[in-house]
Amino acid sequence: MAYNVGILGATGAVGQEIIRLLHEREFPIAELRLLASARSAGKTQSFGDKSWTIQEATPESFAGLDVCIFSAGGDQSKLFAAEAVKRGCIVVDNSSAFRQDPNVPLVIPEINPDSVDNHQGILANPNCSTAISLMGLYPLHKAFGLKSFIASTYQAVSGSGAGGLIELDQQAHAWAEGGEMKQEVYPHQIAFNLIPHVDKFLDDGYTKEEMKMLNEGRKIMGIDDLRVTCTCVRVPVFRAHSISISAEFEKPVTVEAAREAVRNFEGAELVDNPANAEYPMPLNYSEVVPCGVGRIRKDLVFDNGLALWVTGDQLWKGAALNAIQIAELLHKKGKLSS
Ligand code: 2RA
Repeated sequence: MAYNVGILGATGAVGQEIIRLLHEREFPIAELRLLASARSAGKTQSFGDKSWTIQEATPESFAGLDVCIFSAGGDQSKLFAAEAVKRGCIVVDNSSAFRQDPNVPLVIPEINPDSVDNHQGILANPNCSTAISLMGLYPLHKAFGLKSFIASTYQAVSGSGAGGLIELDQQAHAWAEGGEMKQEVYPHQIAFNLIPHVDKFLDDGYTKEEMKMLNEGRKIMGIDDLRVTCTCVRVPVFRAHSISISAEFEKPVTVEAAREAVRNFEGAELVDNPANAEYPMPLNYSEVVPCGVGRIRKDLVFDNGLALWVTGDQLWKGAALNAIQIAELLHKKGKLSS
């Protein structure tokens, strides 16, 4: 069986990775329809020896599609998701528009695959820094029962889309060559700097990105009383996010049992050999499917606590890959109709 697949936001950094991964993972495609704003309509997009003309997204664009991956931001998702569902198209949405809607499953296939069983046409893909963190935390939750965690993120510029990648590249060149640094995406220079500010600030001093770690973590892992404090930081790294985590558990922990839990968890890879300077790093986890987990040690603040470090490709597990894995899961369960 092959499906009619759409991508809304096909020209963005995530859209490009969706096209690539659909082909590399041999998703069964009958028709691939690339949708974007009027500005990009008519442009040609190619991958390998195939090419497509980008169409302007309108409500009618979704007719005849079995599934469409939305990656054009929350406003476009709100504008088109119901229109797509009305036309029989399942929506896998990358934006935050529906993540907290109780009728919309928020899915990481390795963690809550059964949540897709009761979808009502829309399924949500989690935020990138949350998804990558949970690839390290969830196996530990299964082993010891997660109560709370404190996280600091190190988020690559790919999380800001193509504009973030261009800005870091331009500023690094300007620094090396003595040119003028352009600053359009971030409120401060990102090259050779750290910006403790990802997404908008809320009244309590946290950012929206930081609260996603709590709210999405609770929903995906099904821990209603989970407590989280998070600080999100943009770093001058091109494309993989990393997260430093101190977590507190219900049951006593050991480092060996924690390593074993991570080793046995699909989607994570244990890289934890400090004696040989082996731990996950963004350069080793760009364009890699599993997330790397390492630096596992007893936390010195919490009782039953562990400290750990997780790295994963923001454009893949944090966006395009997880969305495609949701579509693959629907296909495997016979829930994508054609
Ligand atoms: C980031 N939250 O800024 C974004 C990507 N989803 O990294």
